Amino acid sequence: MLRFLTAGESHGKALVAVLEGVPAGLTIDFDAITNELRRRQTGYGRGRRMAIESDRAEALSGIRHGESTGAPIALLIPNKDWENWQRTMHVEAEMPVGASGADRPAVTRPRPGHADLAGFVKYGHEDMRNVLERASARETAARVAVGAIARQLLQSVGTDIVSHVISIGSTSIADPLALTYADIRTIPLDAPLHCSDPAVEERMMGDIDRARDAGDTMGGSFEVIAHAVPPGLGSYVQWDRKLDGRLAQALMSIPAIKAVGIGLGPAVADRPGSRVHDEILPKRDRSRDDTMAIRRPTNNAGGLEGGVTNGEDLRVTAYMKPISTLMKPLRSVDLATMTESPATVERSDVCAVPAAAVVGEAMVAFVLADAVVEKFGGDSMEELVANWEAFRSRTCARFDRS
Ligand code: EPS
Repeated sequence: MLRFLTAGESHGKALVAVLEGVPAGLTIDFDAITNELRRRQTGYGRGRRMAIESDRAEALSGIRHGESTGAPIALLIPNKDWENWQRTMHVEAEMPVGASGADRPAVTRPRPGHADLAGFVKYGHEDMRNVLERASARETAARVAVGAIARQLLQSVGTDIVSHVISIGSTSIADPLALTYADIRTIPLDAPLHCSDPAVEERMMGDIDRARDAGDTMGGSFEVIAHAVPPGLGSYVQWDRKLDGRLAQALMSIPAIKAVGIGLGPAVADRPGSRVHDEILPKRDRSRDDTMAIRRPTNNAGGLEGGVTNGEDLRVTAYMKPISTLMKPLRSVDLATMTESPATVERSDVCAVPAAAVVGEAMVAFVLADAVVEKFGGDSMEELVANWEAFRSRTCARFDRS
């Protein structure tokens, strides 16, 4: 089993992740981790914090001479902004001598849509900074570092993961399922919103600009595609083993994600079965890479049937609400005085959908890597890969009837 925990406040000293269950002998590519962290920081609509940070993960344990040892991997991502927040965020009971940054007043006016009010009630905090510091999407940097390692594990069974932005507000590309994994791979790395259609992307950027000018924020949706996923991951035999449920939980746990769809997603409810289910046909021109001699003319199921991967690309869409910090704040209550008052305004982003897509890739990578470790087991990568190859050739042989 693969599992991870994160710790850290948005303006604390650092973020921390502990990842356990990575088999021994996985070569860890640190540049690839840095690259994923950099991708999370980009995207049109991000705020000024991203200009301060240039995220890097330092490994503290579980890796020796560039390879995983099988022990828990601890990762540390320092917050550069800590320098500006020491007087507000110090751990010690008394203000440490030499602490830098401003000593900010308590946050008492909850933002509609943020965890502020819920956290105030739940934990009994007077200063909602205790809530927002941990509820902040800054935490997702730690997830992306974990996801980058999960992605490296998946590479050893040939799986790759990409994403693209489908919509910002009501501006959307036409038919996401018509795009293939290969189409998404051709999106330039520096595309401002990582959208497949530059004309639609242009309109999306205009929408973000207008929201910024109005002191407002924008949400949207993105799709994550996992290509060359081993068939047979997950299971239909028990509710908590179904991979669609595990993916939905992982994606819904990303801040601001309010819905998740697999394949065709909510549109399955609008169509008759004949226009939803993907027919099963024999594949005559089977290549050496094909595990199964089966062709599916459509992939409305998004690569999952019965909560099990079926050999098609895994396609998952997540829907993100607009960021809840508005520069033109909504009405709220100052809980220190119980008087109506505009919600707190903190530095924030106008739109973070492209960043959320990178986090979505990381969460999908983690869930798939966990399912791969579960199916192919092994305490070492050598064992895991040998088990995958044996399963693959056995499965291949079962389709040879001619
Ligand atoms: C974020 C860091 C935060 C915000 C944003 C995402 O940094 P700061 O609060 O210092 O500007 O930019 O977080 C939110 C919008 C939020 O509501 O928490 C990041 O690293 O992704």
